[in-house]
Amino acid sequence: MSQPFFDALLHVGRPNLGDHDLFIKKIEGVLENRWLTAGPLGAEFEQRIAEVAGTRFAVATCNATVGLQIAARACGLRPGDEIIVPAFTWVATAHAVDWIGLVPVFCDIDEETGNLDPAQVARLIGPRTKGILGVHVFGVPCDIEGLTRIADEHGIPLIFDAAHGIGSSYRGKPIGGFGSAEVFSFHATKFLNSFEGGAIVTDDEEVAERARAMRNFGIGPDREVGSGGTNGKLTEAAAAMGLVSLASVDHFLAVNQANFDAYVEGLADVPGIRVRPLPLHPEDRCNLQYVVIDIDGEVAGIDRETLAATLLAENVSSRPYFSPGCHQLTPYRERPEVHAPHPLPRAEALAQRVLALPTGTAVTPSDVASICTIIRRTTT
Ligand code: T4K
Repeated sequence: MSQPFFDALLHVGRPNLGDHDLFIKKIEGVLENRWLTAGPLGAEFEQRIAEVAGTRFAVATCNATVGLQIAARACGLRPGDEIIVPAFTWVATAHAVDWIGLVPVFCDIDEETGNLDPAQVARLIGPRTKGILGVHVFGVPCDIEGLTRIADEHGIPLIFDAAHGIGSSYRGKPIGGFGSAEVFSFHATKFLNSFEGGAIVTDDEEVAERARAMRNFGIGPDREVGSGGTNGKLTEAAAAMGLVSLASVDHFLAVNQANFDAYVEGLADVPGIRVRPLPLHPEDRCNLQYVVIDIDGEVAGIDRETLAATLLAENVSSRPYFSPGCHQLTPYRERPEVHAPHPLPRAEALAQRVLALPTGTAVTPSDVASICTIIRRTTT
């Protein structure tokens, strides 16, 4: 058997790491203070996240999944309410709301952006629809204007799963400040990580206050248990990591851009392969934390699974984010109430074509050039 091209496995989702010494210093401070969770670093992290998102409030959470649950409850959604979600997303979007008794109703997408198609959302609104949950998939902003119009028309909250969204912007304004609330993820594999973590960002003071209490068992500033709640607090170690990541965010963005450009250049003339994100609206920005190839198997002469296996043989890991569509996953496919009365052809088609490739600070443009050479060799 021949040697793989890379000596060690190149991962999708290798964490971006900030300054090592700064992190150790902050952890020493945490130990000295004996304040281990929801403490001063958490408060500082929240303030910095609100600045980046351009919002009045940020409520840090232990992860985005719990953050989405708290955001939905803080926006008034109750068990049994239907909430429209895209069929093309990570399963956490649907699980978060399903797990608290909401009914995720799967909606089709715009194949170019990969995000909720407002026209399809409008078709799905019914008497039980009490919210819309958009996802900025791969950091590409949703059609926020279109979704806001529908939510406003029907007087229902619009929440964004912005797990991929920090550092992206829509029409010049940072992702974070749209809808009733947006929720970031700071999972290890995300553009900006705090080991695990998340944040609910909003301009709505009442939503922020409710979310802050719900994150801490429903305990309000007066120590009264004023609402239901959960334990969604962020540890101080996670906040330390988050702050250290924030200090390097410009570097992470620059690396992502360089790697993305190298993929675009390296795969420019490969038939049947497009690099996502596709070109955006000129006033929008994407953090490029995911680079995903969109494979037209017939034109490329190779199917996604064979390409993934070929890459793996060369020590390049890849992930079919997000395949299959959420509505086709075991917990959802047999439940008629979560299925739109319309088919979901575009979500299903896109889910069959996508393959996420390594990027981030553990990957160099030269690695990317080699990955492109392997793909080129395999497809032509
Ligand atoms: N909404 C959306 C749209 C999301 O994409 C996500 C999460 C959420 C909501 C929920 O956010 P959180 O509750 O997680 O804050 C991963 C992540 O676990 C998940 O956070 C993420 N989306 C999803 C897209 O990807 P897996 O199962 O693919 O991850 P995993 O652990 O297999 O890691 C992927 C690769 O990263 C591996 O090749 C190894 C590498 N890796 C991973 C970790 C954890 C490392 O090199 N170091 C590490 O520490 O789901």
